[in-house]
Amino acid sequence: MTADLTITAVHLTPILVADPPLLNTQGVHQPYTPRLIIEVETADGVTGVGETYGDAKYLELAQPFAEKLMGRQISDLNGLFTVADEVAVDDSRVSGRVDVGGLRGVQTADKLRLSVVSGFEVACLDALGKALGLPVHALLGGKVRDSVEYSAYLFYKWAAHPEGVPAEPDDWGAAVDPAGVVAQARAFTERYGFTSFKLKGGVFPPDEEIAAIRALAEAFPGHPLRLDPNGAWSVETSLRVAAELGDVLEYLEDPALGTPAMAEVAAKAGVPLATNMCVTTFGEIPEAFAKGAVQVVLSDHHYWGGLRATQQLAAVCRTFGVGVSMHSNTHLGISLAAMTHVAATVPDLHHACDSHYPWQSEDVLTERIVFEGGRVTVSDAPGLGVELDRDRLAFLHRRWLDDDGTLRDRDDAAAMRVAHPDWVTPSVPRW
Ligand code: GKR
Ligand code: MG
Repeated sequence: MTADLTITAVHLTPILVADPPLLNTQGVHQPYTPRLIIEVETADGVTGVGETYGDAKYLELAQPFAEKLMGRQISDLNGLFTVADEVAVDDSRVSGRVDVGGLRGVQTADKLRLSVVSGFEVACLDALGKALGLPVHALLGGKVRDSVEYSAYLFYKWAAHPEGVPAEPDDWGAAVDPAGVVAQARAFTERYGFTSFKLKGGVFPPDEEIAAIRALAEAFPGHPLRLDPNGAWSVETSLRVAAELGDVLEYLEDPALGTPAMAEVAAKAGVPLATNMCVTTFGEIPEAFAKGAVQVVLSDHHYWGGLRATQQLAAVCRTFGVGVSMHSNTHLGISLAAMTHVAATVPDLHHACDSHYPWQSEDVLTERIVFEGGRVTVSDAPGLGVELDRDRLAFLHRRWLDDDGTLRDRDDAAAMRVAHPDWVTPSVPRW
């Protein structure tokens, strides 16, 4: 009997998940961060899950999107983009603004729409895979590797969220100097076996971050190291950091903001530049590649428009001799599974992917995804190969319902103001 792939139900569940006090150039992570869990159900009762950003502006778009999916086929992945075009979004809410907390470059209504599409695309692929008895990687053309390598994503971090703020405790300790960063890296290798390290920078003056990378190079000789200040530096500072760390960096990630500045740095740095801020849409590729502004593009299926768009991006990068790897924002296991499936299908993946997953003590899956030797095994089970834990989902949704609205939109600057009331988002370049 042929499977009936008609979508008969769509469930959207916004949740708040615990997040440690990780520092970035804009502020600090909130104690709880919003995510949206998407479920699609077919006439045969097959369900698929997806995950994307959960801030109000995404939810507002996901609601009408979900309604328009009813009666469509889960296999109609191209149709998701048609639906996205039909769903209105108030451009003035997003256009031209740098996405606060997301640090994903300038946000546009299009990017917002693509982030919503990505969650539905993953849910449809999961359901389709289950209906056909095929893993998602097979639907994407088949895996070219059996496991995907991830990097340890190191953050400057407080030991705890400010006193009096409701939060979940974590056992990572503080990391506010080179010794703390090295200790954190050791914990990452002990717990997950990572061998490649990325430090989120732009938090302390550049000399302190240079010292942290030097300390990592000494503690882990020969291991790939990256530093990402999220565009916080001037061209001059970027070049100084590149000169001082050139011998130990695998790449420097978004040292400066914008294609012209990145191109100026790239021309003289002698170190490859990677980005998840300068090139974040297909439209930004021609100028950036023509100017040689970036040597590695960090894809992110959440804002490039899904897993198939990620493959398209990889093909464009390959054509122009630009490397590709993967960016990550705070995410749960559904997204890690999706990242792993698509990464498994990209032929020239020469850098370990980023993932925030080790920082998330909570998940909505019955079983957490495991890193072994810094790698995630590519699942061959039908769909994504994950199962939703309905009790956990309900618990995390309850937290979202109980929130008075302050945490439902990620705002790292506001979270920083709890500890430092005078804090304002630093203007760029900060140093
Ligand atoms: O979680 O603080 C953070 C990161 O800074 C994140 O928001 C960025 O999007 O990790 C990201 C990056 O590589 O720029
Ligand atoms: Mg980055």
